[in-house]
Amino acid sequence: MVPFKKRRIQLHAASSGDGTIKYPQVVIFLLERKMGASRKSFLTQLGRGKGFLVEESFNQSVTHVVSENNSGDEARTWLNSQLSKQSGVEKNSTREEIHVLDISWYTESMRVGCPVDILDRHRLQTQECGTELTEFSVPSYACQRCTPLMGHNSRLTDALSILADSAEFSENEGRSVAFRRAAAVLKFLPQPVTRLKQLHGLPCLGEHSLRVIKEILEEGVSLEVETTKHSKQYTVLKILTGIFGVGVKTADRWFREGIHTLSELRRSGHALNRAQQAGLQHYEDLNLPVTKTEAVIIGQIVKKAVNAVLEGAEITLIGGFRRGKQTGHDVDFLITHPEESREEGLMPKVVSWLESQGYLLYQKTTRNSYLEAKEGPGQPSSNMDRFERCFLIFRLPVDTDEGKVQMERLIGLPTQTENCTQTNMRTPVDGETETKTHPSVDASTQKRIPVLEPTQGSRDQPWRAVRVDLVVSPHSQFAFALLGWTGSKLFERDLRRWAKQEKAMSLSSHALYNSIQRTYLRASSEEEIFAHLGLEYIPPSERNA
Ligand code: 8GT
Ligand code: MN
Repeated sequence: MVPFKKRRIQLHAASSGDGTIKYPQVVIFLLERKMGASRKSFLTQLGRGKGFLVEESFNQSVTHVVSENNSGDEARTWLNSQLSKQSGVEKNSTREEIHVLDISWYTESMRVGCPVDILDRHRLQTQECGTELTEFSVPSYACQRCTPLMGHNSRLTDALSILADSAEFSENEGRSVAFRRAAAVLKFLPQPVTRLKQLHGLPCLGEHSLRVIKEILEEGVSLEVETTKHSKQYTVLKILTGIFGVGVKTADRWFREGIHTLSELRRSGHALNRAQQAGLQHYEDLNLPVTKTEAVIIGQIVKKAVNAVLEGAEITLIGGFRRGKQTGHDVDFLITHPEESREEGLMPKVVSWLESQGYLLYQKTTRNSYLEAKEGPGQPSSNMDRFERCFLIFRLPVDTDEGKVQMERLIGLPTQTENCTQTNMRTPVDGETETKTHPSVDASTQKRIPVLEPTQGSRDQPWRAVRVDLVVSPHSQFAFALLGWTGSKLFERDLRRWAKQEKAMSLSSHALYNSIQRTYLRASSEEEIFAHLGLEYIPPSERNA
């Protein structure tokens, strides 16, 4: 690039009107080819009159080449010929600095009076340009990649997620995982995909996913995705699996029986288990995203409960919030104590404390059944771990006068709420809430709550229901539990797959086992586990595959 000082001089020479250059960093050249001399002259004057720097002839200072009626390849060919004439300019490095743009970028900039942001539609696409992403390598396993919260291809990833959900509703796990893997690869890409060719050679993009992506890139929408999204089965299963305690199997059975709405379910007389009853009763609240603020407040309450029953016990916010999400479908906490075994029996005490303070609408505890010595190699046969774990529906006071009074009375914490929008939420699968129960606590909790009973569908109540998961881990397993419960689900799945396929190891949320040496590998931090696995450390905020 030409030094800034030199460019300003050229700029003044090239400008007209009152000579004020408002945007000296944007040096424009209008390609006369196919535009015509008179239109070029008109557009040049127009631009200069608005304080843009428009060069008469192409030179080294040009940063934006604007073309009309030329294809991307034609404009690039012309540009290359100009660059090759310039002595001392390294072709490739210079080319990256020059934007080759459609006239629409120029006219839009004229309209608003300043250079508008360059969007994909402004760039002239070339065959060559389309291969840029293939030079970019995408590792096959999600646990090898840094995946941020927001990608650049949400239109494509949203579509693939719908197909993944739909495959889940048909209990086709393989197909569902395939769509999720494809979506995760697109989420990792550092820029929006504009042409299918850019995806050539990337991993995890099967024929079906590519077909859908192609359709969206070319037509704007995918017929298959639209049809799926509006199908009766999809919309009904979304509603029914949105009930806490209802998994795909149950939802599909009800669907086949003709139950399509919550009121039809209520009227059907079906016997619902305790989780499903609570899920139906608090449906509206549990399908409202939980905000980070709410998660933090619940964290303070849980901390208070934990400290009240066991001094020195620690809690950590895990799940999506640990990955930096601003909203979630629930709030997940991991509890431990620095002295091994002190955590035993902690869960029922914590739950009892919360219950006695009126914080619980529902709870179900499952017992820890993981014993390394007895069970031998910690084969993670399913992703259900064997920690002491509690599924709660939390009764969180909200920011109404009455809610504040309750909150102050109960623990003296400030309260806040934020506006939320409806999203699709995950609920535990059938049986997840039906595993072994802990006998010491049961929730006939509603009677004990010293304030208002829930008002169905009303936002006037001074509290809201929130799903909370508590997990208790012995300190020796803490790093594994932390890694295993931080997610995302696909990241976890690929960590385990990597361990097994690439390292002959077996990873669970309890331990890492080397199947060849027949030894457990100890770790007191997530970093150590990544190191054992021969992986570069990925921080939680980059595990959003
Ligand atoms: P969200 O709550 O915002 O929807 O997102 P999330 O926090 O990432 O999802 P989640 O459904 O709350 O799950 C939190 C993490 O716990 C995920 O990484 C998931 O893989 C993990 N997880 C379960 N169940 C189990 C389990 O039984 N064992 C282990 N180790 N992890 C589990 O959801
Ligand atoms: Mn969560």
